[in-house]
Amino acid sequence: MKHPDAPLWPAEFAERYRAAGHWRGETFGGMLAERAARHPDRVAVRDPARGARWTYQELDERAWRLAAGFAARGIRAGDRVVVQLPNVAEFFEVIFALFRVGALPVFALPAHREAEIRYFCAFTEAVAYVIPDTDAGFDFRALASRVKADVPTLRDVFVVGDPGEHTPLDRVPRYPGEFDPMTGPGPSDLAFLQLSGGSTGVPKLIPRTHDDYICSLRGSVGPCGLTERSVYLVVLPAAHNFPLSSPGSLGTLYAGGTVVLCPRPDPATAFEVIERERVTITGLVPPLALMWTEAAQSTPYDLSSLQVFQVGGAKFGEEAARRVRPVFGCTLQQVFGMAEGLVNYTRPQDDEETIVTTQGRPISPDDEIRVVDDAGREVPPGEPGHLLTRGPYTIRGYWRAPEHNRRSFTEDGFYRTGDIVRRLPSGHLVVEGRAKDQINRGGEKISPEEVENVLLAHPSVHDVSVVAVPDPYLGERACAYVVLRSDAAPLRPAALKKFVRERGLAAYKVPDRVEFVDAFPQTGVGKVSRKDLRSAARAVEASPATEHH
Ligand code: OOB
Repeated sequence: MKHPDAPLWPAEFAERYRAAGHWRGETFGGMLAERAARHPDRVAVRDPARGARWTYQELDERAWRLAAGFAARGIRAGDRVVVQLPNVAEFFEVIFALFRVGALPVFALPAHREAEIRYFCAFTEAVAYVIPDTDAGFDFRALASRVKADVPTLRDVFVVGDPGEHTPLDRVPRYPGEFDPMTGPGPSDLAFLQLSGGSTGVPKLIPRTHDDYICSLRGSVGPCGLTERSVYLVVLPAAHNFPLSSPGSLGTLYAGGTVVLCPRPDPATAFEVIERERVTITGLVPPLALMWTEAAQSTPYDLSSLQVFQVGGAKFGEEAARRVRPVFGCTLQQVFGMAEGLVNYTRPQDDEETIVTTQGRPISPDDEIRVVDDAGREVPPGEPGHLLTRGPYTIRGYWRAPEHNRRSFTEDGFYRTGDIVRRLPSGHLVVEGRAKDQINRGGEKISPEEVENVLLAHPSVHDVSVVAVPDPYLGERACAYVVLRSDAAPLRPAALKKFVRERGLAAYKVPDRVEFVDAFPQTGVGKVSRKDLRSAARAVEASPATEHH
């Protein structure tokens, strides 16, 4: 398939995926309409913090009406709309309305700040930006005003809550009569742009189609044990690929279940919601899973409704994994996925050893897995190697990034995940490490280069290298090694951290530690040796005399 902005699947693959029933010609708009017709009165979305309880029929109607409103505001098929909402019911109204128009949501996270938002809006030439008024003490309206002043394509800012100088979402006129549902997108059209964690400069945009994403939802139903009675709690930010689709909110709606939104991920907040809403399944990153496991041992709340406790986004330690079943009385499900596509699940039927020691196996029989050495040759079974993958819901290229695509995909269309894995005879994968220059801070991905570029803009900084250091709680944290200019006055680490924040980068990208050095260790060819820096960072970490800032 040809698309001007992104390489999609070659025709012979598209035909194969259709023939095999992976792609069934569904769209998100059609899926919601079908479910609403089948079970109008069942609860689709529940937002207890804000008192919303929408049935399938209500969500469907809201999405139709808002689609008409967006269309009346001039939003057209193919237009990009940056959506940055926390876990609120309106998230679903907005994205299904955009799906119906055929406009592409660009899924920003609530943690993103001006640097990221400015980039998303400018790079995608977004026509609109959807925000909350405030979230976790941050006012998004002022940020939106500044970005709107600088990005000429950005015509509209829609606000959930008090709009300030912008347009309140609930005042977008709804003219159902003016919207022709027949003009909606087709199943092989792009549905949205998801974000990559990135290991180079700026986050890459991941183009997903209706057909391919719905394939991943359908494939999640079985492994996650979803039925119409499932109640999925969205704890992680709703727009992230894990809580969106593995099975996440969209997989739950696909199965006809109920999506419950958790406003904050702390155990006290979440446990109360689990008890009250009889939550059956939720997905967490490892640091949260550790925190919940601690808290669950002395909680007054009844968590017995939980059937599947998912952990993914970063490696979940085996010892922690072993505690899940005894503490929560339900199965752990390890989830090893990526916004680019491939998702692996342990299955509830797997034996406990497999569940606690592997990161699962792929969803689809047509997920092709190759584990190769540095030269691209397959390694013997069970040996670690680079994971390459291709399949019915794994992208063939990033959006408007031809250069990058040549590096990230093989000539025959396999995505180079950057992960080092072992494949067991059962097909289960064990994640052993990572070859990409990315920091996985408790599931939040940081591109060292993006942070380095910001630090290099500081007038006292001569050179900088950001590397991962191990952390017992987060798995990894970021440490910035900095060489100051010879004429620069001494700097405090805190000053550099503040500099990164003030440049408008998301807080999770601010280096946890800053170390000043005279020079970087080098590799044989004179490149900065990140490997040597990482071991230096480990040594510093281990020595009790070091002062951390
Ligand atoms: C999920 O998606 P992304 O796009 O934020 O990050 C993908 C990367 C993977 O390439 C891998 O490096 C790491 O995150 N990762 C894991 C993991 N799950 C993800 N590493 C070790 N063990 C795991 N269980 O993180 C994501 C998307 C959909 C479902 C689940 C996670």
